[in-house]
Amino acid sequence: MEFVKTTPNYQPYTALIELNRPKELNALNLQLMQELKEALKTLDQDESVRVIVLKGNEKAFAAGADIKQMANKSAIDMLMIDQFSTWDQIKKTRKPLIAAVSGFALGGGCELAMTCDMIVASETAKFGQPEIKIGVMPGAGGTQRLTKAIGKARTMEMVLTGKFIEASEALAYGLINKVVPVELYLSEAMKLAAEIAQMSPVAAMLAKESINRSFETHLDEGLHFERKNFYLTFASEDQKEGMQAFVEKRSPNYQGK
Ligand code: DAK
Repeated sequence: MEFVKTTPNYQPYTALIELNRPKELNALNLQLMQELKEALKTLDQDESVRVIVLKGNEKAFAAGADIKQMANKSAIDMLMIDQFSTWDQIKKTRKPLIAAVSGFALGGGCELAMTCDMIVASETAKFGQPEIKIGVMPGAGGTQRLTKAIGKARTMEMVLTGKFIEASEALAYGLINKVVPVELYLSEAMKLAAEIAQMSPVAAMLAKESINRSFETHLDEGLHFERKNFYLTFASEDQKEGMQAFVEKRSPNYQGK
């Protein structure tokens, strides 16, 4: 892989994916997205991995889809090549996915971070949907996920003016989980990953699925879905282990079965 580096066991049960197109601020071209999709699919199926962390570099998580690659495309080119269909795969990742963001997370970069389940950011992180400045609009969740995360008024302002928000604002608005000094953003993301990796991977997967369902459906349907997934956890050995460990006053040892 040229633009995506994968370290399956960066720490126990946790894989790290690094976007690696630094000269272009990790602009998301077709090849990078294809590689990212494949990396996520492989790690999602790897039993030794329970949590995945996705990072860019200090200057940029990702400055958006590759403008140079899109500039001369027609609508029909976009439709027929359907290069953006790879984006649909990202949200199919079933394991918890944490974005570790430093520097620019713009356009598709912001959308990619929002497709992850949680965001840990450095103080230097800047989030924005500046597509309006190049004559287009967000196309991978910027009008949908951002609105759900920070509300209509703030999303309208960001999307219609293209202005960026700082990490501290993103935290105050509820877009991200944590802001830390730049030298700590990866270790903090890894700490969060380690905490989640100690839980039952079966329960984590079902819980993630249920939370995401809340964005797709109305309350009754969501509660029904949640209850079925709750019942399903009782089919796991991890449920027996977790409850037995509680009774025996010891730490559980989950096997993901
Ligand atoms: N695409 C291509 N190249 C980019 C790029 C981008 N998005 N962002 C930066 N680069 C390149 C620059 O062209 C420059 O290359 P050289 O000139 O050195 O060859 C190099 O990275 C360094 O950038 P700068 O020289 O501009 O660095 P500065 O520090 O001065 O400025 C910046 C940093 C991030 C403020 C600036 O580079 C910038 O404004 N970049 C563009 C940000 C942007 O407009 N992003 C949104 C792009 S549109 C969809 C999925 C996704 C999308 C749409 C649909 N579907 C699933 C349907 C997403 C669309 C977008 O993201």
